[in-house]
Amino acid sequence: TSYRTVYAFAREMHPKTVKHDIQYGTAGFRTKASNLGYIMYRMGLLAVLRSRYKQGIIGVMITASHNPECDNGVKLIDPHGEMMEQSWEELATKVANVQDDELEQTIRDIVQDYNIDMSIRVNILIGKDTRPSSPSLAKSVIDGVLALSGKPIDFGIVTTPQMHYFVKCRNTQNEYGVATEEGYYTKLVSAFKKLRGDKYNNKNYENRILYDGANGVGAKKIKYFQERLGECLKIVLYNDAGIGTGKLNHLCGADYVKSQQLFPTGVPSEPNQRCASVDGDADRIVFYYNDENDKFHLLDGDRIATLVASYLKEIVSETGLDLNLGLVQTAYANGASTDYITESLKVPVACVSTGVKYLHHKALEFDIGVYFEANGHGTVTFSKNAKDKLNQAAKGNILTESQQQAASKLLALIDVINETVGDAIADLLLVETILHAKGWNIQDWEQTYTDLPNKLLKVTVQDRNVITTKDAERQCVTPNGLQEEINDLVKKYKRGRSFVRPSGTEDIVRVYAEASTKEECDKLAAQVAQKVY
Ligand code: 16G
Ligand code: ZN
Repeated sequence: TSYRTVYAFAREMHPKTVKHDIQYGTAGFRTKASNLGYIMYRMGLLAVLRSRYKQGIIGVMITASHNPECDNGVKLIDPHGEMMEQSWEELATKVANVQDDELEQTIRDIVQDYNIDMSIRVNILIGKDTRPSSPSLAKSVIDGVLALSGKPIDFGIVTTPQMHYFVKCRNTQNEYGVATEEGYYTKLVSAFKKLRGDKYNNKNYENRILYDGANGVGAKKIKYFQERLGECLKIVLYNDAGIGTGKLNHLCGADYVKSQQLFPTGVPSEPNQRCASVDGDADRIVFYYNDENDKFHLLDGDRIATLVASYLKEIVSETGLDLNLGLVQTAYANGASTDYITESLKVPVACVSTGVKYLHHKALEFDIGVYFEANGHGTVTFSKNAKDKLNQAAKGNILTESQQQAASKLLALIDVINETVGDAIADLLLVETILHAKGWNIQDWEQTYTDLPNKLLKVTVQDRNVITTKDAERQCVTPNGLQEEINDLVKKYKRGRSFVRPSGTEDIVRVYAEASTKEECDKLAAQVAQKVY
């Protein structure tokens, strides 16, 4: 193979421009777009190695999600459509940071260490969001793929979850779905329509939703759904500014709405009207509305998780099948949601560290694993055992007719879900399906439990890594004594809870607090932040 090309391309077209090291973090590499050319090239190289090593198709997604328009980033997708395995994140960091003249040897070392057969022909799928920097960065990835004689396949502008879907389809000979945009729309929309039937509205549920596309790829792609859904679900699109207008994620989108707890700009405020916002690569979604007094109400990832888990529990019991259902959250989940799930829904809850890969991994331990981060990223996974049992039940005569129908319904529901990763649009269709089935408006959904007031603060410190945690980030291990101080503060507040953790994406420490009133929770957060300085 063409190791020589690796260095030649690097030197001539993609020289390393940044001196300091950059790290493959929770969401891949992410920084100013102008610093990413050589990183993209090198990730093209790495994708080919990974692909030959796994003997499967690898995806490369170019996006910086909810970050400002001038940023960009890249993450690799493994053959099952999941995020690249953690052990290779270190390799990614290494490949990204060596000097140009060390690159060839670094690649050779990986080939040797992992015993990679460099004669295997591999395909690398490449996708990108709407950022103006994305096309040229995609070209750099392609150069990397070509330098090691891989075959790049460019999917153009797509959402992150579409990319995960394509990779999974391609690696499973289209068993999961057809690996094209059309295949993706057809799979989701036909399952959705099947579940909705010809009664578009039901009791308090009305089939109209205002949709904030964050001026990104989520706005572009929702149009394909609007066309196909027609009157069945009326999605009214806002925030669809053109590429390069600088408006991506600006004062709108899921991250803005969730972190600012504010109604986005660009969406009209209609009292009690259900609205949803997606983020810049459409892998996160939150719901919200303004009431008749113009008060803002947010229904975040915890709300979606509880809605989905409660509905799945219902259907599973209707099938009479023995399938274990579990829910996965992080420390950021509102305490009231955790109580509601355990006490009212009686669904077991697991808590894991922040980051989609941890949630996803844990969810796979259940027959049906629901996971959501409070920020709106999440999905549901189904084990092979669950699918086999359901398929049997739906066609066999072992069950009663109603049980059989429930099994068919659950199978259709699986098809509106993107099991590979959180998918804002698939999650939207799932939530709409459940609200429709229950005959609920957004207020009915909100009334299931009351969120505890909560507060998130950022603290800038010299070195965020002096803080280490255990127990899914709920307890500090170092610095010595900090956890005891937090415990002493928390004790003073009714329903108090607080934790601190170093961010995986910014050079800061995050402080989370909740308590029974807003005043108390703000006070607790401020006091804990004081201890961190
Ligand atoms: C990344 C994660 C997200 C997590 C966030 C936390 C993925 C795809 N994304 O964006 O799940 O909530 O990091 O950021 O894993 P933080 O470590 O800065 O709090
Ligand atoms: Zn995102």
